[in-house]
Amino acid sequence: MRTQPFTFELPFGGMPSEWDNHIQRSLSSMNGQYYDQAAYAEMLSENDQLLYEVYEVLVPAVEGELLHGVSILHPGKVGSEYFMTKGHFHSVLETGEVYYGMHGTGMMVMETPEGESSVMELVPGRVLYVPPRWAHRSVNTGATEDLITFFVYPGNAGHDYGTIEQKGFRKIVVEQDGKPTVIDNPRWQNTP
Ligand code: S6P
Ligand code: ZN
Repeated sequence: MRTQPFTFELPFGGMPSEWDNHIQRSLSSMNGQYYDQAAYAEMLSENDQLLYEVYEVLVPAVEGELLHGVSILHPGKVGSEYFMTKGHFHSVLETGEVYYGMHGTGMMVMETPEGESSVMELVPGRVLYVPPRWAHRSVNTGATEDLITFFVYPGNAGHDYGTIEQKGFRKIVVEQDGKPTVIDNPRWQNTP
């Protein structure tokens, strides 16, 4: 756990020079999230492939600290839906997050508990602000490149994955006519 000042290098398109925690999420951790369930099942039966990785430096998970790291989302699709992160609300809902696009192209799908929705593009050199209360999921819309982002959020934020696992996001990003397209999620569930 880091409690002293530190630096590390983060080259564009590359790996951080150091990290404390390497999280890897594969297809099996996305059960129920992709709208084309048949395509998901078929893909999973062939290979539980790695979808994304997160490199975190560990600072104390308390108010005042800033957790940060690098997310690397690999390219690909389940049916016509692009590879994406699980997505979450922060457990402390009133905490935001900053993302910085470093490599590749993608989108951030966001929504509030009250039903507001926003989808914004992530490109290298762009900062994207996720305000407090907004659930967020990144989507890699590139054909061959990783989507690499740097993120920073409050140490006490925590993660609520359950709400999205149950309901999904209201919007999803699919390939239509060869282009990334935002559509209503046919599987979105308006459960309380
Ligand atoms: C954490 C922050 C990112 C995500 C990462 C993976 O608050 O938003 O570090 O954890 O992009 O996404 P997920 O939804 O699997 O945590
Ligand atoms: Zn977050």
